[in-house]
Amino acid sequence: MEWQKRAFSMSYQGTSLQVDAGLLVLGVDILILLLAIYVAFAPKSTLPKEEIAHKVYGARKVYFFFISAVLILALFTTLPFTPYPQFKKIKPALVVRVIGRQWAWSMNGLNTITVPADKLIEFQVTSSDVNHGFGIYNPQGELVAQTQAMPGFVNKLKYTFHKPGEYKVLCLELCGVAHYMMAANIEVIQSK
Ligand SMILES: [Cu+2]
Repeated sequence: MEWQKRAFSMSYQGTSLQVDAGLLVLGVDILILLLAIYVAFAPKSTLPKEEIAHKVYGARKVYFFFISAVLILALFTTLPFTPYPQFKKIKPALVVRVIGRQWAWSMNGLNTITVPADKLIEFQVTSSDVNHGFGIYNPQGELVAQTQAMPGFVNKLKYTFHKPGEYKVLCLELCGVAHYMMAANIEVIQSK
């Protein structure tokens, strides 16, 4: 059946984790069914209400610690799969200081820069006047990374360009009459 073929998958650096959605749903359904059968056919207790309540509260405590343990375990086993470079201790191959102003970009003092592909680049983005939006577009015109350029703050944007080509920087914040002119270029070349 089609729904059984649907699978959630995560992959990170060659390792992959696959959970079949159909099997997962089926498993949960069977558990609910077994629970319903147990509730319907379990012998009625002759214990006084207070004693039953005491037992239920005890079970709830065990259940709470069990769920907590499962969630904490799940958190630490899945954290290495997080795709964001800022959570990894990788040193950037190149640091680019970006200053936005009305109405131009300066990247290490230039309007056009050349960066290597497949290397982590750190953009340290700020503004010398008003808020701007530092947006990087790939050669197909798709936005691939962005951060705010704010006066008095330096926002770090870490990005790895995987495909060489002519990338464009455009302003994402309407910052004045010549906002549309705020463009710059990033030339991504194959690294050796
Ligand atoms: Cu702007």
